[in-house]
Amino acid sequence: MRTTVGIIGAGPAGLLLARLLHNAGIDSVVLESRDRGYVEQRQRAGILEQGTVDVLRAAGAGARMDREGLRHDGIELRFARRRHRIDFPALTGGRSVMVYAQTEVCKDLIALQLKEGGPLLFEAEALAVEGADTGSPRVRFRHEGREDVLECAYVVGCDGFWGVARKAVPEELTQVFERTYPFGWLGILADVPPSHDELVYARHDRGFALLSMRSPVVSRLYLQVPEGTDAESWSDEAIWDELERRFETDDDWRLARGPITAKSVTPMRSHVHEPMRHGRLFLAGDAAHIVPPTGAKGLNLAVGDVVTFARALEHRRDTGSDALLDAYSATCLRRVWQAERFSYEMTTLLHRPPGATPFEDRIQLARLERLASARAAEQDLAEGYTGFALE
Ligand code: RFL
Ligand code: PHB
Repeated sequence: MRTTVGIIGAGPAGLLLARLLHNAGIDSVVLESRDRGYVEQRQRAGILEQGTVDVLRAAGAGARMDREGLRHDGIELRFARRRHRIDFPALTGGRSVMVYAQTEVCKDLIALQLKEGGPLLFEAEALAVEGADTGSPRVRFRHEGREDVLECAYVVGCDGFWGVARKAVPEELTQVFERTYPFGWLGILADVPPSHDELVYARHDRGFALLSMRSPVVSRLYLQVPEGTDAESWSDEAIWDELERRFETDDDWRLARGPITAKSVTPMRSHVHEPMRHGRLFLAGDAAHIVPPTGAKGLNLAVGDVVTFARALEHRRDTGSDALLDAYSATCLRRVWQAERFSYEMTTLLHRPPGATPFEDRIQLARLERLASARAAEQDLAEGYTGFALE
């Protein structure tokens, strides 16, 4: 098999890249190790930045999102039994975010790709990227029990944190920046209308909690739990009891309970792999960087990377210049590090690390007080949350 752009991975990064290239008249082949059902059901992100929404619309993939997505103009910070709303449009000159699940973004992009785009192979596992630093890189992969080779002009590794593409960058050229956190998130889906019409990020002495949603009738909630916690060790009743405690307020706000339909634990890490390019191999999305989910940035960063790559390749086709492809890694990393900083700050603002001292507790509360009383602090959060501009 031969193609212009070999794409490894059909998560949001790989699927959107295939769509952008198709729209630009550039052919690609997508290899995805899992089956379609798995990719479409994998519960993950829920928040799309304004810029991501604009990109999906411009790519012709925004119709259902515009019908079913929920536009959100703010979030609530909850701490010391108090509530403080951050008003995004007022603080950012009109920007907002969209609640539309990653599962739905993937379903929409898969349907479009299968209908209009180039080959998208499920259960096709990339084994290795070879010849990244030559003019003709290849992906070795296994599909339907057979090994095959995809010959490419470019390879884009969109294969997530556990993928193989990153391994093709020689170690001596690689720098990894990493931080793991001593806690994770226990996430649930529940068949109950969300108890608030916007997301609630709660800081509590017992740990962080988040109220989010998937639709007007499905809630998505998270609890900070110790690293390595087994989701099954939490009964449904214990989860609701703990959520209730961490969301407590002085007013009459109440958390509505309902049947829990999914339960899982996510570890938290920050990770950046530099550079994001080696020869004709480019890394995009979680393959190159991970953020803790507190800032809702992961999917949005993946979108930024593939938009940057697609533009750079179009530029090369239209002008013959490699300048934008050469700048890919540096261009992406500037935005990646702003998102890393934002996600780190949101995480340390709201989580209670094991062994936190009374001094650290007071500093955390003072940071939240500052957000509740100074427009400059609120504005910084609102700008970060609604998203850093693409260059
Ligand atoms: P993905 O989605 O991991 O997709 C990678 C794909 O590559 C496939 N793959 C391979 N295919 C072929 N050959 C191989 N050798 C392969 N190895 C792997 C995998 O099967 C998979 O289909 O990476 P991508 O596309 O870069 O997308 C990144 C996002 O998925 C991720 O950043 C977000 O989900 C992070 N995230 C959030 N991001 C947001 O922007 N907003 C949020 O609100 C948000 N909430 C979250 C999150 C992530 C979470 N978890 C579970 C980590 C909440 C949670 C709980
Ligand atoms: C989600 O709805 O899954 C979600 C929302 C906001 C976050 C993280 C996850 O910061």
